[in-house]
Formats: sequence, structure tokens, C-alpha cells
Amino acid sequence: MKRRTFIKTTSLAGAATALLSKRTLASGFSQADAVSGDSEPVILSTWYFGKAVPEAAYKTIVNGGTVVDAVENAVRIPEGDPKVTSVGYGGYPDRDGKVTLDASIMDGNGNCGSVVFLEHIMHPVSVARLVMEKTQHVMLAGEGALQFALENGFKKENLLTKEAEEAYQNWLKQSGYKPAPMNKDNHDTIGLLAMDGKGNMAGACTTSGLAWKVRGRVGDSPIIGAGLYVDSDVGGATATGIGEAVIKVAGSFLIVELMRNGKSPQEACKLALERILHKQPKYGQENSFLVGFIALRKDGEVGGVSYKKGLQYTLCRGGKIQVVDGEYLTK
Ligand code: SD4
Repeated sequence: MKRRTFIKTTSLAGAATALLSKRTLASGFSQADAVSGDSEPVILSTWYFGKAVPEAAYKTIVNGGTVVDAVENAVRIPEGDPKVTSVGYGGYPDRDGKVTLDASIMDGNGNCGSVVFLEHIMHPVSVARLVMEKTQHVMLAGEGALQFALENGFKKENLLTKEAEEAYQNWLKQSGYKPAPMNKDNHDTIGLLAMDGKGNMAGACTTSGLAWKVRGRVGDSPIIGAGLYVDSDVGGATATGIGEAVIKVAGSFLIVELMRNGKSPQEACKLALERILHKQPKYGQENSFLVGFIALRKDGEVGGVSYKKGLQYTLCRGGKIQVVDGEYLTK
């Protein structure tokens, strides 16, 4: 949580988020970095995992990489960061003390790959990418996903840090192994969407899932259409928060379809949240319930909305990085 409070944030309302600083480059990027051609790259991600994340995506694109390279390079940063307790290495384990990871990747042409319930591999997004590019399949799970990763040169590693182990032992003492409540302190998945200057789009989403989850639990992040969906004819969306709620409405797919039918990214995110609450009003009664969506439309307009106050997202447009407070349905 702390990393989200130490920087000053800017609040942007609704559709106005669209029209940010065309052609402004942040310090750190040279003018020569700007992509020549139609428009500037746009990178949008959930939360703020440091400026290295959008920079990695942006630089990949301006140096001639693809948008798929960009999203993969960017989300590998929190995956490898032991201080991030919600993604990859250092992620909080399940209620049996094991770190299990979910990740997905998708391009704007419908190509996608994902891994679920993957253990011991620091960069599940890269395994998901290999599933997309090297197999006829979309999703690999558990032991099979691990076997596939090892066959493809990934290293088996211990992902449970000392800090995560300590936090787990504390939780275990207090909880007596009862399933943890699904609450808003239990999140911080990275979902990241990118569009290059030519309108090519891709997205990636990677997480260690809810802390202390029941062993075997899989969230929304690796489920195409739930935690992530991209269609370069329209735009993309990705989710953070309680994955079960997102899965129940195929949240990211729903947002893309709403945008296809003319809704703005902001409206589409709001409508998806309202759909969750309409179908599952019990979520509205849970104080700590949090789901957030972000969306990027093909014309560069973005949106970000959560149910409860607290979503932040990072927007990088043409190299200029901003951390934005999302709108929310209710305090
Ligand atoms: C999940 N959506 O596994 C993920 C958790 C999350 O930020 O978003 N954390 O349900």
C-alpha cells in the first residue's frame, strides 16, 4: 500500500482524462524518443509500481519493440521485485504457505496465453507469452505449466521471501487456517495495457492472487475476458481487486464490448461495476469489497473506476507519467 501514498497524485475526472498533454515528454526521455508517425504510445496500468514500469513499456516501443514486448517487459518489473507482496517473487502465499501465481497476456488480434496456479517461476507473464506463441493452447495450469516452463529454460526458484513467510506465520496464528476474508487490503495486481503509435494494442496481467487464499484458488487475472481483454478494433481493459466478482461478469470483456457499443472507457468501467452489484448485491454490503477496472480505448481515451474509493492507476502518454486517482462508485 505504501508505495501508493508517497507520490502526489492528480485527480482527473471522467472522459476528460482523454485529452492529456499531447506531445509532452517527461524529463528522462529525450525528444528523440518520440515515435514518429501517427500518435504517441499510451501505457495504462493499475496502481503505481514505480516509474520504471511505464518507462520499460514506453522505451520498448520507442526502441522498436512490439506492444507485446512492451507489456511483458513492464510487468516483469513488479514480478521480480521482492518488495511487491502481491505479484511474483515476494508475493504473499496461499493459506498453506505456498506462492502460486496467475498471469495472462493478450494482443489486439485475439492472440492470448495464460498460466494459472504456477509455482516456483519468477516471471509467469513470460511463460504465458510462450503459451501464446509456442503452443496451440491458451491456458496451462499448475504442474503442467511448471513442466512447460522448465522445458523452456525457466529456472525453478523459491519465491517465498523471509518477509512473506513471516507475514504468513502471523496470519496463520491469528486465523487458525480459516479462509481469509476477501478484502481490499488484499490486492495490488498489475494489469497493464499498451498501445503504440500505430494503434497496435496488447495487455498483461500478473498476480500472486489474494493473500492466504485456499490452495488451488485461481482469480480473474489469468482468465481472458475476466482480468484482461484486448481488441485493437476497440480497446482493452484489465481488473484489480476481488477476482471472483470480476469473473462473474466477465468484467474486462464486458468493458470492451461496452466501448464497442459507444460507451466511453470511464462509462464502460462504471457499468461493469454496476453489473457486478446488480447481480451480486451482497458485495455492496461488504465494507471492504474492492474491484477496480481500467480501460484504454483505441483513440487513446482512458478510464479507471473502482467500487470503493482507493483505485489509482498510472498513465503514460508519450513518455509523460501521471498517477491518477480513479473515480469510485461509493466511499
Ligand atoms: C485476484 N484480482 O487474484 C486478483 C487480486 C488482485 O490486486 O487484484 N490483486 O483476484
